[in-house]
Amino acid sequence: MQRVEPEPQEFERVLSSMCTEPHPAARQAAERFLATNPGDPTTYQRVAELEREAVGMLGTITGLEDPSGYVTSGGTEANVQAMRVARNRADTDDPNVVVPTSAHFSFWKAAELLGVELRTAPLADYRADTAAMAELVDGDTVSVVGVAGSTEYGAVDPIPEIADIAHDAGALAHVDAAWGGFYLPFTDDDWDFADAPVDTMTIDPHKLGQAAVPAGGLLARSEELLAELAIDTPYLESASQVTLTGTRSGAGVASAVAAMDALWPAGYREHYERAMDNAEWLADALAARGYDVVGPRLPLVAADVSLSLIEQLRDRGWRVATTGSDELRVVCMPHVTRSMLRSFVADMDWY
Ligand code: 0PR
Repeated sequence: MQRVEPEPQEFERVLSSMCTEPHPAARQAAERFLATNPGDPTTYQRVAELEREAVGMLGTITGLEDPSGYVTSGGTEANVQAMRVARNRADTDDPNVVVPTSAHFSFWKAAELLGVELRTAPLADYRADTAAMAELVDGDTVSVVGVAGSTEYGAVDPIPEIADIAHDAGALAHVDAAWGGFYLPFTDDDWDFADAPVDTMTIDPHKLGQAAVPAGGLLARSEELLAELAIDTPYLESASQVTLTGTRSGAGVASAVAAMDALWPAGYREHYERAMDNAEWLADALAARGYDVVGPRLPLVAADVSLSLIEQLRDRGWRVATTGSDELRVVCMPHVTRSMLRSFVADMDWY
């Protein structure tokens, strides 16, 4: 029987995703390196070299001169592994991690997997309330987490204060910049390894970095921190492995390098500026129609559009998601153009 080739969805009505069209060079590199496995770096040496390049470039973007880390399957793996570093190095039988309530749900996965108690601190104006965080920290705290570009609102936590709270308690400071990391270098925010004594960071090339999926990033300030993850690999040429997955696709690694080569820094700056213009345009358009709008801090806009209107927009093909408080949430990824937003707002007006 003749089968019709399946086609992936178009991006032309995708407004709430944190994925985007990969950069053409990233797409090509992903295809070339599909059949390589950086999980076996002595057999697949070229992709292993590329992974070191990827980590070096991520270090440049995040203000870390001699970074350790690897290309993960995504932000979830990077966050889980950062929590594992923190738990493994600590000397406690009852570890806890302090996160703001804005933390991505991957931290709940990490807590369950690692047997770590998750303590959540409230927000003040969409950012972590550091006084509340300091109260939750105790002698069993292994990590204090700040979010640099929150999933729901694009908010950036006070990272230097969070790092101080962590270190005062003898814990590690982790920053989740999975989404925001490729645009924050062009803002005034203090968020990276140069701005604060951050220990580990999540920054994902497969989000705003415009690499192909799967390409997340885990960075650590030192090799010793990463070594907390090492598991012996007796029958491989290499002696140990720090990754969570075993076999993994070289496509993500190669495409991350290709995207960063093509776009850092001028391309990302240009995309950041265009995305912010679009987000501000949308925020103004929604405010002019009487909605309460949050943002944009980074190019992400939330607004109290009714769930019934959101349903109608979905029926017209718009892929839109809501925040935990049921607000409409639009993420101005690189594929989101002004004309897409104009026709989205026109559809809102039609109802
Ligand atoms: N940290 C932050 C701040 C995130 O926003 C996300 C994902 C993660 C960690 C986890 O990253 P991975 O999904 O790569 O493991 N944020 C998006 C979200 O949960 C992920 C997403 C992407 C959702 C594309 C939908 C979509 O179409 O909303």
